[in-house]
Amino acid sequence: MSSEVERDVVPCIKILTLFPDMVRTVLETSIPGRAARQGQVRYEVVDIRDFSVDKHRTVDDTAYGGGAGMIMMAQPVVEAVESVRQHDDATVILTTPQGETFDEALTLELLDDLRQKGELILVCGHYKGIDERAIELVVNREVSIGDYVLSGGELPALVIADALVRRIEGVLHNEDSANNDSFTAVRDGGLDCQWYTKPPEYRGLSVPEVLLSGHHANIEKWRADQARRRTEERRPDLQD
Ligand code: 6GU
Repeated sequence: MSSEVERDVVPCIKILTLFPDMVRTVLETSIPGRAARQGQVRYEVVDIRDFSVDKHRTVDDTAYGGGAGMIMMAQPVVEAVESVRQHDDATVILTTPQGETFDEALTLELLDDLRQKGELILVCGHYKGIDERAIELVVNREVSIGDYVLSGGELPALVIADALVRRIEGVLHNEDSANNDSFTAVRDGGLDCQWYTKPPEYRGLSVPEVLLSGHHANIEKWRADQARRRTEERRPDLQD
């Protein structure tokens, strides 16, 4: 069935949220927007509220056992996932502070997933939580973007989408500028060096001489040394 294969050539990131306008706006902007316009990725943004079954479009309720805050109901979440999921084995991620921490390794893993399965589903968590049964039924991975609490899972889902899209081949104009970013293999998982552009002097501050020398081997050595030094100073935890 070549038409089915054809349909899956452009990988699709599907984001399920209570704030679809916020998510769409970001996905239309900058590199994620350009990637979609160039046909290198597709986005589907789904309003979880469309799957509510009552006339008030309710999607959350108080917690059993008491406690402050509303909990997202299982039913709208489960049915929203089922409505967009093309393959039963698609990876479905819930953004939640209780998840594993998002990093370069997870970026590459999810990128691989997106390539192989043609889709990646991101469910934006509710600030207080979602009914555990929805997680049990349709979620296979829980991801956090760091140790602080945000008002919702939308920004984390967009962070994950952005990190993935910029790594899809052909999305960045100069492939180099992705491959030598901080945290990548070329940087040995460490930080990037400092960069300068014109003019050669600004408010008494000069661009390091070596960068103006035109000596490419020396420039590359200087950059590698600076990157190593920054990683040592700022992020010793990233060193081998
Ligand atoms: Cl994934 N969700 C929320 N609500 N807060 C966060 C987060 C996720 N990651 C870091 N903080």
